[in-house]
Amino acid sequence: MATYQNIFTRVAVTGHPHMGPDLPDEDDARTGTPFHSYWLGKIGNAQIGPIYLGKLGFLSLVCGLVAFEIIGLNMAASVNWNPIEFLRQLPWLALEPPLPEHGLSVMPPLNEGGWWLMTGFFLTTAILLWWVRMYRRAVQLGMGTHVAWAFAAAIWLYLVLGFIRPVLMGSWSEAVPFGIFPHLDWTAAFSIRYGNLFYNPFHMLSIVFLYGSTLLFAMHGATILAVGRYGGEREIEQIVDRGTASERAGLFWRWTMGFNASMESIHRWAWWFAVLCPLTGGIGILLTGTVVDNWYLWGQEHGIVPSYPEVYTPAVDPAKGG
Ligand code: 07D
Ligand code: 07D
Repeated sequence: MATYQNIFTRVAVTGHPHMGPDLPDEDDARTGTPFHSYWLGKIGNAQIGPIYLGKLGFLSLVCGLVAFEIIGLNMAASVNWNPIEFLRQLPWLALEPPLPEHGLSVMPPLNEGGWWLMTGFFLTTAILLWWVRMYRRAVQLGMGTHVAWAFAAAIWLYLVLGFIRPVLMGSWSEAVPFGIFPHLDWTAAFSIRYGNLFYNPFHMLSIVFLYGSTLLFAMHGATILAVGRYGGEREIEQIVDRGTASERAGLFWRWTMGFNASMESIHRWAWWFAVLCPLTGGIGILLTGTVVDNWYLWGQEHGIVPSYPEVYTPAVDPAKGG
């Protein structure tokens, strides 16, 4: 059966690699010889490369590598350079931020947070350079810069956690350690220290957008796959026509819930939900310890903590004893 196919469908097109549009010589940093991969063609485009590396991309990778190396070497040192122990304990190893007594010092002793600070500098530089690279690639392709701004929202949360809030609190020791489980321990300890993050309304909002993003993603992905038999994923000439994949997709939601997003607006919904997750989250973290010291007590004052009947004799806080 003859079916309509284009290069974006799951049919892998083989032939001469497509290099993309011509670029001025001085601004063409495409590197690598492109090739085709049958298996990657199953989940995406079969053509791999060329990649646009450029100065920013290269510098970003170098800085990222330096950060990665400092973390790895510190972790290796913490198990006496034993490779077996390094692998065995990897998920628990950490590079911790400076000790509290060093405040915001820019040169704490290396083993008391100096390495952490250096890593933070290189990692942040790598992330920011990657952001600029993303922005510039989008502009050069004549696209909007939506992807870069979405990434900026994640960078906002990252900067609040590791830079802005510690600076406001006057100590690098407030920041997150590098390490797989250690950063989870930090997250749990942070919540307890500030009286249960569940009562932070911005944590609530962040969760709304986190869960909302997965729901929207599932709805949109499922809808487009469901109209794939009418060419729904091709998004060509079908936006306004009757009887097309698009109209069926819209009607499905209108009939099941009375309202349907448009082909354009569904992507705005997705973008905003995703972006608002770290954006609201970052506000919540920024307020913690700076404006609000205990979210549970804050919740009591603002009527969001439920009142439980007193069943047992109240426990006396041992810290209140003489
Ligand atoms: C799937 C895209 C690919 C990205 C991946 C992550 C690294 C870290 C470095 C060992 C969805 C690559 C991992 C580069 C290696 C070292 C030093 C994105 C996808 C596969 N976390 N977190 C993880 C980071 C914070 C929390 C996993 C980074 C906050 C909880 C991974 C940051 C808080 C849980 C990871 C960061 C927090 C995790 C999987 C930065 C509050 C988990 C991430 C830079 C927001 C989960 C063992 C993933 C887990 C997990 C990376 C920040 C909480 C190691 C890079 C401080 C509760 N986090 N995280 O798939 O399994 O993301 O942990 O801010 O349960 Mg985290
Ligand atoms: C981390 C943005 C930075 C990442 C960047 C990427 C690299 C390279 C490499 C690809 C994720 C850097 C990339 C370095 C990658 C390769 C190879 C985004 C990041 C720039 N919470 N909680 C959230 C829930 C509890 C706590 C957000 C749920 C407890 C703290 C989210 C629950 C306690 C913080 C969320 C729950 C607690 C959060 C994160 C349930 C622990 C935060 C959103 C069901 C006991 C963070 C306001 C996000 C935040 C955060 C969900 C419970 C602590 C919505 C569902 C009560 C300290 N929590 N949480 O986008 O913003 O992260 O809070 O119990 O800091 Mg929480």
